[in-house]
Amino acid sequence: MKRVLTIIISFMLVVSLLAGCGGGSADTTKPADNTNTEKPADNESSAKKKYALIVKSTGNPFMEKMAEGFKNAVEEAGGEVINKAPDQPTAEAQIQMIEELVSQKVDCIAISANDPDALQPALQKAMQAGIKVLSLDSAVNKDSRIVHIQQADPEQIGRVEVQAASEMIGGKGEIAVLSATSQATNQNTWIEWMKKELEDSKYKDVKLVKVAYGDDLRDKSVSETEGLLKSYPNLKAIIAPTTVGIAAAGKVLMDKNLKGKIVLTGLGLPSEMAEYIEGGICPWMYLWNPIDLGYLAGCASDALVKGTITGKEGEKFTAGKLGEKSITKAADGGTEIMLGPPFKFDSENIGEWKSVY
Ligand code: RAM
Repeated sequence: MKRVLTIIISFMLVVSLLAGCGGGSADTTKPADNTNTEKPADNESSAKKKYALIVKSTGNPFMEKMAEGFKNAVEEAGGEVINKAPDQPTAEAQIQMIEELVSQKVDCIAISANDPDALQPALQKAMQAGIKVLSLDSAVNKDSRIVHIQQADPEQIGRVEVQAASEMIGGKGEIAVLSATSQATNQNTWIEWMKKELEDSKYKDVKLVKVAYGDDLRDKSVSETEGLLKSYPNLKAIIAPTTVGIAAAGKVLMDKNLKGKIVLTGLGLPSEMAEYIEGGICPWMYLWNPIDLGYLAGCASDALVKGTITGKEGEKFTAGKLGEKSITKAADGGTEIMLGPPFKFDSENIGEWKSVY
């Protein structure tokens, strides 16, 4: 009898331990409303808010890191993430995805836009349906969003890249820009600021000969770099304000043994650029933490969905591990939330960062 009782008690103990593991680790942030014990899985998933992230395109490691940060924040908040990435970095592909998400009745759409204006009808439709819409990394116009998540001050990003290129070539010579797509809001804004910086008389001997577009596609960025070298034999520097472009240009310059003849700078992922920084092709470059950028967007999405913020200038909220963040006025008249200043990567610090992102 004693043995039978021991077996029964042990069995009950195992059952209760298993139930605790599943329930506890599945969702510790959910309200303690577990009255429906018959279908716990369905009950939990239907209660979760849906946060969609649309990035510029597939195959871009920067976008993948951004998505990682977004997921971390949404999961910390107890939500569900829906990731969308078009094969090509076009507005048309993103519009189709927005329409699908509206039909799916998601709670929030965060988007890195392939065009500032073309998404407006689709995003307005989403907002009319009660979906919280925000842009991150590459903005949509102020009427197409509630708020924008800005990586760093666009003026500073643009100016600092020209200052870097000019310093690298001793203030004299031809320079070119290798950008992403011709419609990308973020790159186009940075290029505007580059041109403004170049108006200063200290750059009178620096000539911007061309802005080329590699569309954030590796092969196109390689062929555009080769085209620049061919068309401008006196080229002294390439500024690539895109992580895909700068890595492609680094490879071309390295393969063609152009170290010391043409310098490269811009915005790059340390993990992809370490070899070109250590090898002297790219003396230094800039970026911000893409994981933190996605994380900030995830926290802001959650704050919008839960009503902690409405996107108005002056509001504040706690963005998880990033601490308190404020909503400020953006240059386009809308509002934004800023991550922080750009960070400089050079041969001194690249070793520490190349394994981080
Ligand atoms: C590419 C994308 C992205 C940009 C970075 C710097 O990965 O174009 O939008 O912010 O570069």
